[in-house]
Amino acid sequence: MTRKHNADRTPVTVIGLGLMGQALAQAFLRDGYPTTVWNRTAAKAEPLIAQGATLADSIGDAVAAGELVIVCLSDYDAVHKLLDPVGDAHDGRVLVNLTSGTSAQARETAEWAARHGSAYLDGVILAVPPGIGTADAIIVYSGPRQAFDLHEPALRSLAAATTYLGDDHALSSLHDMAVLGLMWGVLNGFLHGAALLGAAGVDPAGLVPLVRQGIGIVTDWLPGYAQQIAEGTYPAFDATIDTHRAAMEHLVRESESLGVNAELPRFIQDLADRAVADGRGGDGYAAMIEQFRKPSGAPS
Ligand code: FVH
Repeated sequence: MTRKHNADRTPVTVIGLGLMGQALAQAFLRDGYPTTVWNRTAAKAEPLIAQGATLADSIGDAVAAGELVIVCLSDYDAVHKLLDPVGDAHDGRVLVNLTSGTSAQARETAEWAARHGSAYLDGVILAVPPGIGTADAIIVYSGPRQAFDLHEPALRSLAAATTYLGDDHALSSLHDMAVLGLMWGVLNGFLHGAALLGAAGVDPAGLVPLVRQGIGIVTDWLPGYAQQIAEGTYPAFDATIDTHRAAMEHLVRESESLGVNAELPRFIQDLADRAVADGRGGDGYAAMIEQFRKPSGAPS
């Protein structure tokens, strides 16, 4: 269905029409933004053209068509390969890069954009494509506040939670890395637990409601942890690292006796051992931050 553009909406461009880029373009079209698209494989633009998008003939035309230019590609190498040759077309535009990468790549791309006269926001999508444009999407941005404020209404079409983190372009990637680490921590913990139950002949589906409740409870601990980290003192209000460490040993033994991979709980126990060796056994669990602050392989 072709959607009607709204004359008072900022013209936007979406470069990169993979799974995520298509979802981004669709969200703009749904909200009536005049939307120009470009993709290396042009056929991926067809469903969007049917919804009212304009396919640019070249990457230069695509950049020129939007006041807000969104880029969402596999990696930063692809971003530079595409945009470096048309750098001057960026002048006066706001370029928003939603491609995943490191904070160093974000800073380096910001310097590159500044040389070409475009305001640059580095953004990170904490959502999957079907979540784009819904309450389930979080997108964070960093870079000049003025550029974010100018285009915040359009960016809100992409995610209900549209969050500005600050001037430093590195902030989005840094938060992305932290959240990804958390996600894999939770998922690997769940999968290890499911393997454990499965090996004992118990249906792992029963774990789901417990995990859901447990994640909620642990999440409620985090403001207190953040405060202890900020203050640098870790009083044990609930359980000491010594107590946690003993339970970790049970998990290692249970995994071994059921023939399940015990590397993950052994690694966690190893970190706790090092905290104990540093004299932190009587502290609360937030004191484990000291272990994560050290470079890998550093002695206690
Ligand atoms: N999909 C997701 O759930 C995640 C959620 C969190 C953030 N990511 C990041 O978004 C970027 C794009 O991810 P994607 O899922 O859209 O990825 P693909 O479907 O594989 O599409 C990749 C697009 O990049 C184009 N591309 C790649 N290399 C080049 C190149 N050298 N020159 C030009 N374009 C290039 C590719 O074009 P084509 O193959 O269709 O011709 C796609 O448009 C990514 O950073 C995620 O980490 C998504």
